Amino acid sequence: MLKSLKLKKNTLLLFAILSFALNSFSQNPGRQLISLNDGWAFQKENGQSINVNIPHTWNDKDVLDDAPGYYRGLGIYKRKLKLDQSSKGKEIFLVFNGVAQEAEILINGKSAGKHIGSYTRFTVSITKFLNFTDDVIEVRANNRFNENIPPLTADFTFFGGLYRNVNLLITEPVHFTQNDSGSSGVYITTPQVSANLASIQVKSLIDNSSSTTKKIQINNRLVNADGKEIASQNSLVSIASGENKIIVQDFKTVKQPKLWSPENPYLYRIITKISDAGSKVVLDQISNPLGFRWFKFDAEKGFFLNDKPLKIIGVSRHQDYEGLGNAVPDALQTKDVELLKQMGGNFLRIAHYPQDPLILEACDRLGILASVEVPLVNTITESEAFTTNSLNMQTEMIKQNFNHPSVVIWAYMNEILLRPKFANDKPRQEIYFNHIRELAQKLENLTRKLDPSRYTMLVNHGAFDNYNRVGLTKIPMIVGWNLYSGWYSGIPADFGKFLDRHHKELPDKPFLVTEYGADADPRIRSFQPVRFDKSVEYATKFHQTYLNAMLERPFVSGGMAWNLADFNSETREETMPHINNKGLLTIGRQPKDTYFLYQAYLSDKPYLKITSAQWKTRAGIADSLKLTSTQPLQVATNQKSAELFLNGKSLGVKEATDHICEWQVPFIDGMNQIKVVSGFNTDEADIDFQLQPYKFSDKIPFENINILLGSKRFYIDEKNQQLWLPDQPYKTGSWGWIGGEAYKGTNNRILYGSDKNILQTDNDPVYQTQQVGIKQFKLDVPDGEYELVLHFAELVGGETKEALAYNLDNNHKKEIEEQRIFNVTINNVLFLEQLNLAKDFGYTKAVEKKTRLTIQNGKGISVEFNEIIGKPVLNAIQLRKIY
Ligand code: GCB
Repeated sequence: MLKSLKLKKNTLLLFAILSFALNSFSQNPGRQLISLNDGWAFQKENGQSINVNIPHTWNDKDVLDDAPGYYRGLGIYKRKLKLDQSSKGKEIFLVFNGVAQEAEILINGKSAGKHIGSYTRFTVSITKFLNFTDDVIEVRANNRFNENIPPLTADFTFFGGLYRNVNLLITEPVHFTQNDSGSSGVYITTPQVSANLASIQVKSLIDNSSSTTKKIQINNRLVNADGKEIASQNSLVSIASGENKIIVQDFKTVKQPKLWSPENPYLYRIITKISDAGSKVVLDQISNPLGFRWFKFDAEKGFFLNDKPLKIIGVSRHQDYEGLGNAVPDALQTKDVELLKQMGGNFLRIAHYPQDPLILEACDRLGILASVEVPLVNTITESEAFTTNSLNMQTEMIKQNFNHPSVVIWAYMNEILLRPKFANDKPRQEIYFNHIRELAQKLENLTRKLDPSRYTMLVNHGAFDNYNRVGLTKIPMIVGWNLYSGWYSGIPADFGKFLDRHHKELPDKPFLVTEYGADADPRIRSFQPVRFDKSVEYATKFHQTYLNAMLERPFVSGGMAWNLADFNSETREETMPHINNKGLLTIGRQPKDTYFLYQAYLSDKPYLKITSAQWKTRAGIADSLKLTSTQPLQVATNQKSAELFLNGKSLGVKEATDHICEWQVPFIDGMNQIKVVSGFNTDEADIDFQLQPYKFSDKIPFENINILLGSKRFYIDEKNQQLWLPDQPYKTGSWGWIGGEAYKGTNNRILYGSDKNILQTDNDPVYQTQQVGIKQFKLDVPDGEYELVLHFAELVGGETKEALAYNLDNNHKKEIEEQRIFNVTINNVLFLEQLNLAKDFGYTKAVEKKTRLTIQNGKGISVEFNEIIGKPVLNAIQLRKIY
C-alpha cells in the first residue's frame, strides 16, 4: 500500500518535522492537539495521486465548467503518521471537523471508524490500530448521491473532500469523553441568569480507558475575559476501568455577571481540568466559552435579549468561497463573520448545515446571535436510515455547539414542501406528508430534550396554507419563512402582506424571515431595473422594501438576507452560471451596493457611502449635442440629506429616501471626481466615464461602442475591459436597430432575456438578450476603417432542463423550437449566408462574427437581416474605429 502513496522526499521530511513537533508541543496540560492538515496524498477512485494539503475539495474546478454535473464519488486520502514511542500507553484519536459526505477511516488498512454527513465533526479512536513505527492513515471520502443522507437536493453544490481541519488528539487514558457525538465532553448551562445574579452548571463526561480504577479530581474554574478567576469548584471521584462518568458541578451564585450582547459580547470561560487525586498530575484539560444572556421570542413584540427588545437583522451564510469550493482557509471563514459585524448585522443563520467551528467562535467573540440547522432541504426519503441519519446530525449539531453563547436557535428542515413528491398521486402524497410531519416531530422532540434552553425552528417557503395544513407551523417554537415576493413571484410589496397574514392567522407563533433576496450580478447595472434582470439596482430596491416592512412591524422578530455572499450552485445557469448571485457580497467577498445599503440602515454612527462608486468605469451616450452624459448616482446614508459635488461643483442637496440619495450627474468623458458631504462626513470616488457621441457628427470622437440587443442593461466585462450599453431604436445620425422586439422567453416565462448558460463564453449576459425579428442595424459613422463584430446565440430550443425548483412562476413546459435561417448583408454585400445558428453551431452557443469595413462617401454602416425561414436575431454588436 505504501508504494501506491508515491510520496515525495520533501513530504517525508515534513513528517519528520511533524513527529518532532508532536513530541514537543502540548498546548494544554494532559493533552496534545496537533494539526494533520499537511502531507496528504490524494486520488479519485482510479485517478492519479497528487500531493495535497487540507482543507481540500476535489470539486473546486469541475463545478465551474460548462459540462453539467461534477464528480460525485470516491476520493482517497493517505498520509503517514509518525508517532513517538512515548505515545504508547496514551489514547490517540483523529478529529475530523468535516468530511463530505461519507467517510471511512482506515489505519494500516484496517477500518477504524465511519461517519455519515458532510457538516459535523467526528472523532475516531485509533489507538488499537497503531504500530508506532510506520502507521498510515487512509480516509475514504465519498460525495455520491445517497438517498439516505441529507441533503438530497438543494440550491448549493455538494463539494466532496476532506475539506475542514484534521487533528490528531493524544490524551491520557483518563480524559474527557471522545465518544459523545463530537462534543467537547463538557456541557455548560446557566439555569439562572439576570443582571444581578447567575448560576452555572457544568456537566463533565469523563472516560477511563485504563485497566484500573482511578481517583481523580475535577476542577472547574470560572474566569473572566481577562483570565482572572471568579470562582472555582472541585470534586473528588473515583472512576472504574472502562467507565464513562458524568460529573455535575454547580456555581450557585455569580453576582452581577457581565452580560453578553451584540454591543458588548462579554465572554467568560470555564476551564475544566481532570487531575490525578494523589499525584495532582493534570490528566486532561479543556476550556469552553460562557456568555451570560437570556432571550425570548414573542409573537406580538418580537425578540428580546436580556429583557431588551432587539430587532434581528442579519444574513444567512454558505461556507464556500471563490475558486476554493468549500475548502476555505480559517482566516477567510472568520472574515465572513467580521464582514457581517461591519455591516451592522446582529444575526447569522448558519444555513443550510452546521459550519466550521470557527464560525460560531467568531459569533461568540463578535456578538452575533446565531441559528444552526441540519441539511434537510427540499425533500426527504421515507426510510428508517434517512430518519436515523437526520436525528444523528441533529444530535451532533447540538452537542458540538452546545456551549456557544451566540446560539439561540436549533433548526431543521428547509422548504421541505417546495416541490413535494407524488404530485400526481394525492393519496400517496398524504402518506409522504405524514412522514415529513413525523420526522419533524421526532427532530423537535429530540432537540427539546437535548437542549431545553434554546428555541427550535423549522423553515418554510411562502406556501403558507401548505405548511399549515401539513402541520409544520405547529411543531417548532419559531417558524422561519423564506420569502421572495418580487423575485420568484409577485411584487416586493406582497412581502408586507405576508407578514400581516402570519400575524393574523398564527397570532401565537413567533417567526423570523429566514430568507429574502434578489440576484444581483455585480457586472449588471440598469436605470430601468426590473425583476430577473439581475441588476444591482433592482436588488437595492428589493432590499429597501423588505427592510422597511420588517422594521415597521414590531411583531416581526427579524430577518436574514439571503445571502451574505454569492455562492456555488452547480445547477444554476443564468448570467453567472453555477453561482447564486443573491449575496450582499460577491463570491470573492467584494461589497455590492446592497451591503452598503445595510450599513446605512444599521449603522449607529453617521454613515455616507457612494454606492455607485462600485461602478467605477461607466459608459453613456452624450446628452443631445453636449459634452456630458447624465446618469443617476446613488449614495447610501443614515443622514437626512447630503450634498454632491462633481469635479468640485455642487449638484445640490438631496433628501434621502429609504437611506438612498440620488442625483442626476452630468458625467464628462474621462475621470469624474465625485464627493458627497453630509455634516462632518464625506465620501469620494473617481468614476472613469466613456462618453459616446449622441450623433456621430459630434465633437466627441468615436472610438468604439459595444451594444446589447433587446436589453436595458449595462454590462461591465472587467476581464476584457469592455463596457456594454443598452440598445436603442435607430436615430438618424446615430445608431440603433430597426424592426423586431426584445426576446421575452417562451411559454410566458416571466424572465429577463434567457436564463440559460451560454456555452463557450464567460460573457453570458452579452448573449442572453436579443432582438428578435430584426430587419436592420444602422450606424451612421463617418468615413473610415472599422471593425464590426456581430454576436449571436440561439436561445430557443435544445435540451429542456428541469426548472429551478425555487422559480415558482416557471411552469417549464418544453419550448417550441423555432426554425431560423437568415442572411446578413453589410452595406449590400452578403456577409453571412443562410445562417442557421441551431444547426451550424448548436443551441445556446456563443457565436461571434467579425469583419473589417472601409466606409466611404458618407454611407455609414447598414447591417441587414433577411429572413429565409423564421425570424432573424441579433444578440449584440460591437464597432471599433481603426483609422
Ligand atoms: C431558497 C432556498 C435557498 C436558495 C434560495 C434562492 O428559498 O432556501 O437554498 O438558495 O431560495 O436563492 O433561490
